[in-house]
Amino acid sequence: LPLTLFSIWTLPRVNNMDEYAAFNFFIYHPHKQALCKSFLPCRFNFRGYRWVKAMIHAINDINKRDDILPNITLGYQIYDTCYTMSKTVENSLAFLTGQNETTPVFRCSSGAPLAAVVGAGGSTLSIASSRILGLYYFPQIGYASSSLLLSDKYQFPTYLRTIPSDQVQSEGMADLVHHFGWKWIGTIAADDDYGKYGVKAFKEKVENAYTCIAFSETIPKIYSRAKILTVVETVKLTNATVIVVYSSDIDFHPLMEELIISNISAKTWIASEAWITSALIARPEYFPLLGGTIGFAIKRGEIPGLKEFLLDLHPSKNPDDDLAIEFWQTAFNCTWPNSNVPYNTDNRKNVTGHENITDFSSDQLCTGEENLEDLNNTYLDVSQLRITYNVYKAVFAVANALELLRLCKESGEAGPFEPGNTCAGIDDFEPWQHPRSTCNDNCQPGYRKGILQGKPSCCYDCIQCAEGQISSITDARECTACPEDHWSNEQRSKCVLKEVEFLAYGEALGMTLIALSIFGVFVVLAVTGVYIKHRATPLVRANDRDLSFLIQYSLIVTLLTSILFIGKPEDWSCQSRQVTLALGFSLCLSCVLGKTVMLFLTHLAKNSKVAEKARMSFKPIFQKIIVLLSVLTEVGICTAYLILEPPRMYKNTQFTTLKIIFECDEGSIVYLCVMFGFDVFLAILCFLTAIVSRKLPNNFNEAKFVTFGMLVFFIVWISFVPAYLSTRGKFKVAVEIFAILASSFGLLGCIFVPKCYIILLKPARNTEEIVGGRATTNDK
Ligand code: TCR
Repeated sequence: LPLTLFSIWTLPRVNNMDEYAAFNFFIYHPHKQALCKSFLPCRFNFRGYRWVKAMIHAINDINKRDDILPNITLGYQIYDTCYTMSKTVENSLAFLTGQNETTPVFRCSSGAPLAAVVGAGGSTLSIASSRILGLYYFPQIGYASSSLLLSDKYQFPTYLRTIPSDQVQSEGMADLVHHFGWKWIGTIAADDDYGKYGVKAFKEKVENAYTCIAFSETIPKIYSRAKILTVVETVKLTNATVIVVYSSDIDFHPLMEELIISNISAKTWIASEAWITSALIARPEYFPLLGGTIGFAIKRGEIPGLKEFLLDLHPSKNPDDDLAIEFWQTAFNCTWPNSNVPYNTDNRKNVTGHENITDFSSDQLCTGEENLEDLNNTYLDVSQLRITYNVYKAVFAVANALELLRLCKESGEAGPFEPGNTCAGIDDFEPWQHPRSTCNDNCQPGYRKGILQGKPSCCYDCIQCAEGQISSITDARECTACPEDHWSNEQRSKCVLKEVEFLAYGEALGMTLIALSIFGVFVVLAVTGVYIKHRATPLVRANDRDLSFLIQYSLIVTLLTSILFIGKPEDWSCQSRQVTLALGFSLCLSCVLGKTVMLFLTHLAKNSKVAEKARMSFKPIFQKIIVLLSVLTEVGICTAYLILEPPRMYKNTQFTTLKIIFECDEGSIVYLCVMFGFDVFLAILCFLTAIVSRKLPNNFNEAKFVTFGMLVFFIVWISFVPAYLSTRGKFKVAVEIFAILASSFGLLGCIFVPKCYIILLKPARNTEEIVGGRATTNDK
């Protein structure tokens, strides 16, 4: 076997655990070959790592030297204790098994699976066993270990108990002391986790401005007369008359003996539950000292059929039952024939040193005829079942847990698990799967594990994934971001397609707008029809019939453009919509301008001969040239816009994370402004030329109506700007369509409706005479 050097470092407890995270170094020397295993620490600790390095360095030095351990190579294994007790124990086991696995055989046993441990008795023992059992989440149910320490689920994750914690008892004792007004109290504690922590809790509760502790003594765990005598001395000398003793009867007994010898009396003892009901202490010879002792006892209970069961005991029933033989030998002071079980010696007497014990074995052989019922000892006393009853309850707790396992239904309607968790089988389960024991609940999908500072990795926080991120498994380490077009669902467990927003053809708003634009087109066509039918009449022929038709045509274009704004935006529709609109308006407005320029010149011609001349030389063809030039200019601007910085379809995810808004990115705002600015420029020219000549009596008030039309146009587009800027998503588009429709209808209504009215309803007014003047008869 290899020589093993084994050292565990313990370090002073300091607040900054980080600084002191300790490593265990296990050093051994398999010949020649050095085996290195390193489990890096939970949080990297540089100082600790330096210590590790120092160890490796020392080992290397030793391996190089010939004067120490020649021909032997030392190796090492490094385990990270994470500064926790559980890791240290686990690592020690791992080291001892020689594997990195520390799985004990209970997992692999082919027989009946181990279910739970009931015990141990005293707190210190339970703590020791629980440190190991807890590593494997093995359930443990204590019936007598009442130390406060065992309530710590972090240190003892699978320890449960049927006895209350001493916290309650210590509080009760303190209340008692306060109740009687005792001010000067002595305490004696057994030197174990029961005594020390019990007294500690008592002191914390009892001490105040009026109540003080006179002395605090401990009873040694391993018998030492000298130490006991110092306690006796303290009790003798103190003027405190009330003394609290937190100890088991077994530990207190030697002190008791010495106190009796010292003849101490006139003290009031406050007993902890472990000795107040003990037959070992409640003996007549102790009454002078202990008479009047007060203590707390736990609830007692009845166990049906226990007495009969206790009586049903005989060593001959099972020759292998060593405990039964030992019981019989001790109870009847005889030696059971043909057995290896030694005669029991009473160590308690031995340790006090008052009885000289050399050999206790009895010469007398047991006959087997001894009668249990004659026995007058605590074994058969079932009148005060307290701790006994706790044992009974502990077993039932395990059985009930197993029963729940048996009844477990996957749906979660029965059994110990949360809905959705799988059930463990009654004959195939992990020990932890039944009283349920994890440091915390698993993180559901939609959550991720979050580190809890200073806690082991089994304990973690569950943090909900951020919006747009998901986790689809339980106990996910991290959340993953959803792809671009996706977003997390409400539970953050799945990525779902984002809702898409645009003004669709199918929806009410879209359909209404389309209906309005088609209606507008029909109205325009009707006007065209009327114009064609009455094309020879003076009114239609006045001020260039072709321009009127062009205006009607351009209005159809602008009305229909609004349909390009509806539906899912694509690159082509984004590019065509603004350009068509701008071109439509430029055609419409330039035609109107062609007309108003003529009216304007006529207006001027009334007052000056020069203007009259200019008016005469302004041929109708010039009107069409104005139109052509304007439209060509607009085409030029549009082409530059489309080539240099055209609008594009754009998925807007910034405005809201839950939706993708499909919209058009207008590309160059400058070009857009220039393009529409040109339209506005034309509109202003129309307006100015029309308003000046609005009083012109002839021409069926054309100038007046154009003025109205332009006013409507301006009002619509001026109010459009703030409305457009303050809306988002599909409503932004709807606002623009409204403006297009309103301005188109405005022009239609102001320019053509009055004329149609005259053509259709007042044909009498549709005469040359009224038209009058050469200015309006340019078609002739
Ligand atoms: N808790 C003690 C042990 C103990 C005990 C007892 C032992 C208690 N009550 C009765 C024997 C008899 C209470 C401990 O160590 O936690």
